[in-house]
This record gives sequence, C-alpha cells and structure tokens, in this order.
Amino acid sequence: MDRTFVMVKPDGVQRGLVGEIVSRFEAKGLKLVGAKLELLPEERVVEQYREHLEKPFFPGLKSYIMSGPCFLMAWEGKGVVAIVRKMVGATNPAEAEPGSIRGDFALDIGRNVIHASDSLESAARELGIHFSAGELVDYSRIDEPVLYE
Ligand code: D4T
Repeated sequence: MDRTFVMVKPDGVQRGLVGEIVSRFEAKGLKLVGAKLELLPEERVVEQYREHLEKPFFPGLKSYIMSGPCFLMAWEGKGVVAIVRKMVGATNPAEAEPGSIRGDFALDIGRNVIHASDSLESAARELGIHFSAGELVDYSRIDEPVLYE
C-alpha cells in the first residue's frame, strides 16, 4: 500500500491545527503509520527542500520551518499521495479551494500550514529523511474491510 509524508509546519502547530488536520485524514480512511513532534535540525530542512536551495524564498522558508516544532506524519492508503495533496490544496492558500486545508486555514504562501509529498518518489525520499524504519508501524485498521472494495 502507498505511503506519503505529511508535516504540519510550525504555524499549524502554534495555531492548534494538529488535531483538526489528523482528524481529516483519519475520517477519510487513511491510516496513520508514523507520527512525531520535532524541532527540525538544519540538515533535514535543507534535505527536505533541496530543490529550492537557490530560490530567493529559501532563507525565509528555512527559518520559518525551524522557528518551532513541526508535527511529522506518515499516512498510508490507496492512492494516498494524490488524495492528500488534494486535501492539502494549492501551495498558495489564495488559490487553494475552500474545503482544502490551506483553503480553510491559511492566507499566505510563506505560512501555508502543511507540507505533503508530491509523488511516490518524493514520499519515499522524504519519509527516509525524517523517519527510521522502526518508527513506521505495520498494522490493520479495523474498518479496512468496509473502506476498500
Ligand atoms: P510544500 O513542499 O511545503 O508542501 O509546498 P508545495 O510542495 O505545495 O510547494 P513547493 O514545493 O513549490 O514550495 C515549497 C515551500 O516553499 C514555500 N514557498 C514557495 C514560499 O515561501 N514562497 C514561494 O514563492 C514558493 C513557490 C511554500 C512551500
């Protein structure tokens, strides 16, 4: 089954949105297979956002991500990468649809509450940056027989 990496950024943690965000993914039927609250070290932020290293917004992005604890998660389910990206909404909250997390809870691209991997390859890479194998848990959700046909 597919897995993806999701992170509530420091603004989302500070604003008390962790529970709301976890609830949305749980209610969708996705399975939480890893979670932790952490102050991210610089090396992992650089690795996470390596494609943006040369961008003008990178220094601000790095200090924002390191400004407080992040809530890191691994979610599992059929088509989970695309489903979570849709539930998260467009990168710029001004363009994110109402009903999406950024559409409902954010205003500014530099304070967009949440990160989610954009492909299965990025998900594997990002899960590898932030979680050791022992931190991801294999188990069944009791409602799986009625969630999947
Ligand atoms: P993340 O990676 O945080 O989930 O965001 P996205 O995958 O939706 O978007 P992204 O990689 O293009 O951007 C990474 C991160 O940088 C911030 N950002 C981005 C910013 O502060 N200013 C900008 O102009 C852009 C493009 C927001 C998300």
